[in-house]
Amino acid sequence: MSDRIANSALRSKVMSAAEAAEFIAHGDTIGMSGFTGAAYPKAMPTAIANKAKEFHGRGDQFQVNIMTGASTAPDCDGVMAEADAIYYRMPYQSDPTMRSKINAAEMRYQDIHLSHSGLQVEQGFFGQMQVAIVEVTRITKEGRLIPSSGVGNNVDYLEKADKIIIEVNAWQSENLEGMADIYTVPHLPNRTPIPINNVGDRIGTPYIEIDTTKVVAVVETDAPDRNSPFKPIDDTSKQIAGHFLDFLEGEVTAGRLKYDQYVMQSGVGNVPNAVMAGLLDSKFENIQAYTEVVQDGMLDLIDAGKMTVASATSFALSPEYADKMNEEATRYREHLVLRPLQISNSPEVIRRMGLIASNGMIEADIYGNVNSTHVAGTRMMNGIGGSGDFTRNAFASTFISPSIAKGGDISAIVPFASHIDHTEHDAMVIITERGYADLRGLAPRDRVAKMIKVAHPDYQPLLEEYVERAQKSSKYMQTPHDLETALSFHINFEKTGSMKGQ
Ligand code: 0RQ
Repeated sequence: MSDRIANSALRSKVMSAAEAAEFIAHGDTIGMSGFTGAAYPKAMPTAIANKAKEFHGRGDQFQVNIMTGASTAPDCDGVMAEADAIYYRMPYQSDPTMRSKINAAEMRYQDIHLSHSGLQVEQGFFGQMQVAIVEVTRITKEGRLIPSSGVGNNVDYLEKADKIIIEVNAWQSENLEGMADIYTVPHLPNRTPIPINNVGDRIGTPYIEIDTTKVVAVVETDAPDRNSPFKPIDDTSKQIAGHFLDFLEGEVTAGRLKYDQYVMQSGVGNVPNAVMAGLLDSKFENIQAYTEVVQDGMLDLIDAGKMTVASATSFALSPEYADKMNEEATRYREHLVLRPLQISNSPEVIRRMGLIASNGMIEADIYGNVNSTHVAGTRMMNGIGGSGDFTRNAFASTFISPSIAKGGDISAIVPFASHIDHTEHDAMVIITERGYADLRGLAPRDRVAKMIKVAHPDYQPLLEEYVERAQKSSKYMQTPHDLETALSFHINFEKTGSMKGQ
């Protein structure tokens, strides 16, 4: 292991996680590595949780503010939330324990666009950052950090924090070295264009340069990234994926896309994996991804020679594919670039790439407003993640979802979205297992029939009734609503357990 810490000054800082936790005080703001279950610190979160429990046990206060790249894992967000160690958290999370604490007002959560998160820390919106805790695969002789399976906001946090704690994880392949491309956007007012013209362009260094005098501790670990297997691809996901591929074919027919020009952005989950499985047998070649995370399906596309290059900020791989990556990182790094979040999610570069965005949703309304984050307008699910960064700036923005949830008690197509993350101005195509609603070029009233077509048949009559009522009761016809019953589906669900109201 000591081979992985080639800098002698930093080697002298090796200690246990419990010892390193002594550098963390109540009220500290901590910037942590970690993105969709990859590259999060494996030992320090438990040490922080233990410290919190010890303090709480003797009646003392101990809570910290935690900022990451995105979601982490039960042994990071989970343990700290369970120990009530967190006062405030941003930007994206998906841990069940943390979600319960957020919804019970037992911690504060701010759901920020990922492209804004590091930027706002850099610009001082959150005050000083006391500690950065970052996992790496190796420290070079010069004290430079070689990122592990993700970059996220690490560069911003390492620069901003007063103290740095580094975790060196021997589980991560040393052959990841060369995959990261670290480039820092100049601070305002000296912004210059980010010089990425092609998905795979490398514009920075494969390491993160830090002020080594800020390092107070180095902790050695040997633990895997989040170890949760993916759900198998089900029939509904296959149908949605089929409609997404039909949409792509339609773009080719319309002359807006060529078979060798598809640049994808893809959220994580069952449907995106089904889409990628479908692409394996499609006419699309030279597929590229300018996206946030590298997923199993992308490795399959690379192996099949269908995908040439993917740019992301981290991995989001199943345990099986994470092992495959560790064994074959040398081969994969020819096709993968891991960038800081401010670059992977940069609106400027996304717009330049002309990519097609595809993200999950909780619900969409009859005019095309999309809710990605709040069940029934109030219960926080995960957060907006990078979906806003990509949706607003893509060439075409799609949302994918089964038309119903919870055995049919919930419709994903509703009269009025109970919370709006992506407005009708941004969302362009809504896809369910029933088909796709292409809303481009249509006034709001003309979108309604397309949206009802992709709703589940059980809900189509209820939606039609609502539209009739809205058109009768509304004084203004650009976006007619009957305000008294606009949220009737959600109210029905609250009262009866089904949006159908029986
Ligand atoms: O619940 O887990 O209890 O079964 O939500 O739903 O259908 O499996 O879909 O995993 O793609 O999640 C919006 C949450 C969808 C996700 C969301 C319930 C459903 C199920 C999961 P169970 P599915 P997904 C940028 C992309 C925001 C961030 C983003 C998300 C669970 O896609 O977090 O886009 N998006 N990032 O039953 C109540 C509804 C529901 C509902 C679904 N209307 N009401 N529950 N569910 N619809 C790139 C990256 O960040 C990587």
